[in-house]
Amino acid sequence: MAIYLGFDLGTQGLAAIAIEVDGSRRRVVFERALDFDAAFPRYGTDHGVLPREGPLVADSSPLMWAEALERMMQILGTESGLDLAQVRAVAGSAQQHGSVYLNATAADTLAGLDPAQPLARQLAGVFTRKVAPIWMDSSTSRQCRAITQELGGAEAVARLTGSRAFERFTGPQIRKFFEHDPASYRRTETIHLVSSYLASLLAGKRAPIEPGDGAGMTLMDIGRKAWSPAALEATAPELADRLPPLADSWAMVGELSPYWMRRYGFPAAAVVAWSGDNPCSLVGTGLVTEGSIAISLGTSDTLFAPMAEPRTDPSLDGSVFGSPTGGYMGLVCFKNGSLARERVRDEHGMNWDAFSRALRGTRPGNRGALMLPWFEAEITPPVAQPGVRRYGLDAADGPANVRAVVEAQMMALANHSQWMGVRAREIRATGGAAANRDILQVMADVHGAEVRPLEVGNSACLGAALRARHADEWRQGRRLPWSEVVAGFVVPEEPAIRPAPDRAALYAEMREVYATAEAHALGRGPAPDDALARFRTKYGTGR
Ligand code: XUL
Repeated sequence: MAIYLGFDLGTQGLAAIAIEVDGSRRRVVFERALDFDAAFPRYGTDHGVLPREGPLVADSSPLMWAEALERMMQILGTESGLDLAQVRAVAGSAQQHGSVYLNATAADTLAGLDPAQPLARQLAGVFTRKVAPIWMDSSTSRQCRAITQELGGAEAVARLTGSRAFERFTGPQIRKFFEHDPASYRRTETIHLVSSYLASLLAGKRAPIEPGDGAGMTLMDIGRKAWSPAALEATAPELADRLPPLADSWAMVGELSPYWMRRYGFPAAAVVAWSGDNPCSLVGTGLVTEGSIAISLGTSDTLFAPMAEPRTDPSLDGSVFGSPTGGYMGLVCFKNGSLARERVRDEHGMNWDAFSRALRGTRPGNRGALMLPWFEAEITPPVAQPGVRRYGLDAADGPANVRAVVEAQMMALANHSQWMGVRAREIRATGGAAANRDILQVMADVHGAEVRPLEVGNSACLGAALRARHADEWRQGRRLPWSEVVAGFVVPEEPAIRPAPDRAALYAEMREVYATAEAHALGRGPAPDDALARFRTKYGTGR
């Protein structure tokens, strides 16, 4: 019997899953989640984000993440009831794009952690920047423009790196740090992604960056999965010296450092390179061959699909990342995910049950009432100034706003993923809101596809544990097919949520109206009034 651990450090908390594999017997033997705001109040985070310096700025605390990692290791070591001696390998998933800046003392500190002291206390002196900018930050438009210009335009950047330069991507964030605080940049020895930072804490040494997550930096040549000298040059001076190397997704970083063994009784289990939450989710939703898609409804809403070759989005709204299975994945990301749903819920004094009742009690198509749900600056499509737009929608009508936000999110997911060219008959649904079958019904209807939530809801965390197993087999010379790795763990819930056939035509038309409204709001097209009027004439009355 072997145990594999997977961690997932998300925007709002840290989760861990342990899986047990014994021949054909496979099961999840431990699952736990810690919420940053509730568990670590002294950092003063709100949904995992430090008090914001402006509407476009979003930072978190790398020290808080270390504290959370230690708390989870303590739970695993002292409360989980797991036979730790069986733990063979550990891997992780982390929110993408965020960066952590370490000084020259970090290497010695990590290598010599004192098992008698808490981790965070020992790390206090290793940062050149106390905060880590995270994926919700959109304050780097200027840096994106500069990098894009130096690399020969947005298409050229997308061809080279898999995506245009996005504000949240690490390269523009590094450039901003260098511009604002060159002295601290110069004192920075290593710039980690959240994923490689946490792997380093476990292994007690500098961990490599994995190409799935490395693709979200505007620094990696996507075709070669190697740092692009041109992109590094366009970002900040002597950046190559400050980045960890790139390594295969199944690379071993090392073993759990003596700190974890002595302090909590872990064995010398292998530490596998950590990846991003979306790449890990690709594994945890079982998307190991082309032609299938998953939608994750979390702090961000994302839609992703495996790809054999990197095909970039002609509209440049989507991204191509590496897949931890070795190929590539297409992704579209929306910032107005769960926090937008929560805003609508809270504005109308509802709980999630009432939110669900509102969905059940309103008509598909919302009688032609529409919302552009840009509570926050949006990534897809790029919206720099936050602002919700309502068309024929009374802001005081709770149920109609609930339907409007969910329909808008589902239509945006469907419309902006067309470039991937996948006509999936089935969508795997994951993330917190995938537990809500009323939301998933709207997903099924808008996409015209069956939707299957999975038994293990945190697919990023499960994906990390499965990656730990895959890498452990790999290092022993066994090349397990990914279909075999995920078998028995990625189990779709029954019954599937089926699209109602009579809603297909309605949503096909409504998606066009939505696209018209979106284009108009972005200053790219005519007002949607005529399109909305036609839609309402057809679908706006009756029950
Ligand atoms: C993906 C992205 C988000 C974060 C959130 O590009 O920005 O999905 O990974 O965890």
